[in-house]
Amino acid sequence: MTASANSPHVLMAGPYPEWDMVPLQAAYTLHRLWEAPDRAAFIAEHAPHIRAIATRGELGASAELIAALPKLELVACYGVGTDAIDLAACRARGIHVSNTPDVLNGDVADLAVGLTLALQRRIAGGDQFVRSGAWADGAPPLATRVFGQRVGIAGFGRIGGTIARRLSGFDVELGYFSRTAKPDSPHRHFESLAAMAGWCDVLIVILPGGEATRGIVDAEVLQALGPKGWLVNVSRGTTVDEGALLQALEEKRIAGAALDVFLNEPRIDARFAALDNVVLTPHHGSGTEQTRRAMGELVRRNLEAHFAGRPLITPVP
Ligand code: 8YV
Repeated sequence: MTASANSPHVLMAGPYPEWDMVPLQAAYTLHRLWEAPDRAAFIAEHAPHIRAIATRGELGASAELIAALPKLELVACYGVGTDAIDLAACRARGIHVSNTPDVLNGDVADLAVGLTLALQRRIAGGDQFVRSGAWADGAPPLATRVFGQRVGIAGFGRIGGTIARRLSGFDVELGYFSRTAKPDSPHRHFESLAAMAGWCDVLIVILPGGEATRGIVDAEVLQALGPKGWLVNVSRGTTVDEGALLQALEEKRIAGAALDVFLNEPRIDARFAALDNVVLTPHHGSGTEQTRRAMGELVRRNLEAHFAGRPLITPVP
């Protein structure tokens, strides 16, 4: 089914799963930016009609794209992180923004815990050891015990809180870094990320991306984490000074890192693949079918509410 001639025009920055594309196609006149051989010409051609952008967390909507769309009313984001959307440009023109909070908290937290276990218990390395036949020639290297450690969570919003709840079952001591202490949290609060990195064995980063946190995990934080310290990043590649991290990993100045996010995704720095003290996943914190279905549904409900003149379901302030 395709949309009627007077259905609202929506620019899609990248594809969604088929189960979202079908209903979107039925309700809107879609313009698929990723399929356009000449993006600028494509935008110029359709700009007079486009009233909404449907984007994804990592694709966002730049100031340049927003400026090119004079009729834009809404940027609907498939993802909770809006750091790649120029929110100031939206605000200046009264353009609404929606995202998909909460529905992905459990999945991102599960991946953070899974990555911690995979990294310290060498699960990916163990899999490789068995597959390659190396087991027949001797014992695998010993791993690091997970329980009994100190885990510091950088960013203690809804996902950070969920990670803490998950980890409470692992007999670890928990601390967190955030601007303000959470009075209802029993865990130790740190105002300084470097101080928490010096205290913990595992540093899990779930801070929002954007300018305020760019490179916040810097050489000083990595040094404080030290040669027995582990880094897990399920936030944005931008929160880590990647050059400093690669150097620290190559020189074994930290024990290892499990990373779901990078700069320049999906074409990440080739130096990561050469390391034996990392676990790497392809920005998949929310990547379960159940959560992706819930995210798509939320994007569609926001678009529907907007075009029906109702308040957004999950507006970004
Ligand atoms: C998605 C995300 O990977 O929620 C976010 O901020 O980065 C992720 O959930 C992404 O938006 C899917 O394309």
